[in-house]
Amino acid sequence: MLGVPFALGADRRGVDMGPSAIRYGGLTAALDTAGVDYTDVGDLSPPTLQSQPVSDDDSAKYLDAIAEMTGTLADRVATEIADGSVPLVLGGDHSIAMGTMRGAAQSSALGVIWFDAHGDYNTPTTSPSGNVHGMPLAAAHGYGDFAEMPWATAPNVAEENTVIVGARSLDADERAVLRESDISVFTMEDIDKRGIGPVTDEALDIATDGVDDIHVSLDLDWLDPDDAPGVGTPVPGGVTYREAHTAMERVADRDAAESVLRSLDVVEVNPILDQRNTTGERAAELAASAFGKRIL
Ligand code: 4U7
Ligand code: MN
Ligand code: MN
Ligand code: MN
Repeated sequence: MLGVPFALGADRRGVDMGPSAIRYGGLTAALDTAGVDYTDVGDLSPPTLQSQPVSDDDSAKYLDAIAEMTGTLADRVATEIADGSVPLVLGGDHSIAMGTMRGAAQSSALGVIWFDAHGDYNTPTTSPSGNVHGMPLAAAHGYGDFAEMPWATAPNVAEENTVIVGARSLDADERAVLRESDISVFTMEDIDKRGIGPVTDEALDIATDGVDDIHVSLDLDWLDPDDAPGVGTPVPGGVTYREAHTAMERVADRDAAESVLRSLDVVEVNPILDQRNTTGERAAELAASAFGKRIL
């Protein structure tokens, strides 16, 4: 367990308190119940909004600081994996996944499952906001501008093994790129039609096809804002807390059978926007479910 109290990718205060909120939400107790052998190695100390001049790059804000964070996190994640651990990385905004994926993909090919309301497939050229937390999946693949930014990429992550689950807010350029790519996208419509269990199982099939392991990225805005209000970019019409549990349980089931989980990040919890840490508590429970927590 490693916290990354980072907000520069969202350009909004509060999400840097996510690691505290998720821990306070009962993460260690939930992992104890799951019977997980874990160590909390504390938080990284990445650059903060208050330590930075306001970014003058409107197309990709705070990119230098994000590069610094990504490098530090990638090295740490790679080291922990080499030592036999499965890093559980607590965000922080979703730009931290650039570091987690880069580190996790260092040893060998990696699949990715991205549970998110958004595609996070913008680039500095296409982004409507300039916020880098809307770009990490494009960065990992070295897509567009990111082809010139090797520090941002996760070599060994193929489009064919990348799956987005639960998308319901894609920007026009993102949508066009994803339609042309070999990335699999399951929208909320797919979940409504087929159910979250079968969709997650197929996502696991695709992500693990021909590779050893996967990275799972859980953006709390994947959940409906009624269930997870403490996020910076809420989108109505998301999965319920219960559906999110099912998905994490399927991940744990597959991992129990085939040892596929190389790393997990849980991101975008913003306690300033939350209702009495509901979202922090949801995040803690969902992380424990991914690591095998069961009721009986
Ligand atoms: B998150 C957005 F325009 N697409 O790029 C953008 F809608 O990590 C939102 O999924 C990105 O929370 C959301 O700014 C990033 C916007
Ligand atoms: Mn996201
Ligand atoms: Mn999102
Ligand atoms: Mn394995």
